[in-house]
Amino acid sequence: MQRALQLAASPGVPLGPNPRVGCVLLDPDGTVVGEGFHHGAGTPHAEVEALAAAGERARGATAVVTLEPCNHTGRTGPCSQALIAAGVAKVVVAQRDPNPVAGGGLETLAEAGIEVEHGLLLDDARGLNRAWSFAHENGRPFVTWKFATTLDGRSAASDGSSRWVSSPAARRDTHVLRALCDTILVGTNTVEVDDPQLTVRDADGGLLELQPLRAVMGERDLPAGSRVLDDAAETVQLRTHDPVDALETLYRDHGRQHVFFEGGPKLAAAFLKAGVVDEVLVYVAPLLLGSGKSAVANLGLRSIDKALRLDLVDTLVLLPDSDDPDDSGINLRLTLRPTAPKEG
Ligand code: AOF
Ligand code: ZN
Repeated sequence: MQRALQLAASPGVPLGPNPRVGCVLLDPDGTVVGEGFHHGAGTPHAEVEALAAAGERARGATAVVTLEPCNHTGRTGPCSQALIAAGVAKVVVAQRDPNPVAGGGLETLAEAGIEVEHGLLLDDARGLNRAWSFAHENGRPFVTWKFATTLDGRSAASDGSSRWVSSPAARRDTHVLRALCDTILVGTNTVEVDDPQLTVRDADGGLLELQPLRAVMGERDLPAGSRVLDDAAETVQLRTHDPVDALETLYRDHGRQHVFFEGGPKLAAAFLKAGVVDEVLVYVAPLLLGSGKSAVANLGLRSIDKALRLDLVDTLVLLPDSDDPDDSGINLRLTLRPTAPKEG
C-alpha cells in the first residue's frame, strides 16, 4: 500500500475534480506485475492502467488500491468490472469511496467471489485527497478561511482603508494557496467595498490558466462593472445569507470541494457561528491601529471560557523580497484548525 500511495502522489497530475489514486498488482508470490495511477479527470483510472501493464499476469493477482474501485460508468467504465474481468483474486483497499455516485465497488467484487479488505493506511489515503474526501463525506466543500490582521486584530483602519495590511510577500503567498482551491468565496459587501478581482495571478501578475470559481454570496445585486464580473474567470452569485446553504449549493450544483473563504468580518462571524470553518489561514502583520474594523465581527461570546479555540498546526515567516522596494515588513502566516470538541 505504501507503493500504491507513492504512485497516487506522482508529480504532474493536474488539480481537478478527481482524487489521486494509485494501484499495484501483485502475483501470488508477491511480485509486482503491474502498477498504475490516475492522471486526472477524463483519463483511465489507476486500476485500468495497472491491469493494462499486467496483461495476462493479472489473473489470480492481488490488487492493492488506495481508493475503493469505482462501481459506476462516469468518464470511464467501472473498475470493479474491469478487475472481475481480468480474473483478480483479491482486492485490498485503503479508503472506501465516499463519492455517492461511485461507491459500492467492494460489494460488487465480493459478490463476484473476490476476497476484499479495506482500511489499510486509511489516514494516509484520506490525507492525499483531503478536500475531495471531506466534500463527499460532508456534502459540502472544505472551507479554508483566510484573512490578514494587524497585531491588534484589525482588518482596516477607522477611515475604512485597508490597502495593505499584509506585505507583498504575504499577498504573493496568498495567490499560491488560492490556486490550490477550486472556489474563492466572498460576500456582496466585500465586492461593493473592495471590488476585488478574486483571480489567481503568478509572481509577475499574469493570470494562471486554470482559475478557481468566483462565488459571491448575498441577496443584493452586484454593482455593474464589478471586477468579479469580468471574463478572467467564472463567477456565480449565491442569493443567500446562510453559510450552510451557500456551501451545499457549491457542492451540489457546482461540484466544488475546497472553498478559499475571504469574507469580511460579518460573514466570517456567520461562518464561524455556523461551524463551517475547517481551517484558518491568517497573515499577521506588524502593525498597530488601535481602532478600526475588527477582523471578525461579534461572535456573541461573552466570557473567556466561551472563546472559540483553535489548534495551531503550522507557522511560516514571510520575509520581504529584497528586489522589491515596497516589500518592507516581515509577516507571519499561521495555519489553525478548530479544536475538536472534547469527548463525553
Ligand atoms: C477508481 N480509480 O483511479 C479513480 C476513481 O469521472 P470519472 O469516471 O473519472 O469518475 C470519477 C470518480 O471515480 C471520482 O470522484 C471517484 O469517486 C472515482 N475515482 N476510482 O476506481 C481511480 N480516480
Ligand atoms: Zn474506477
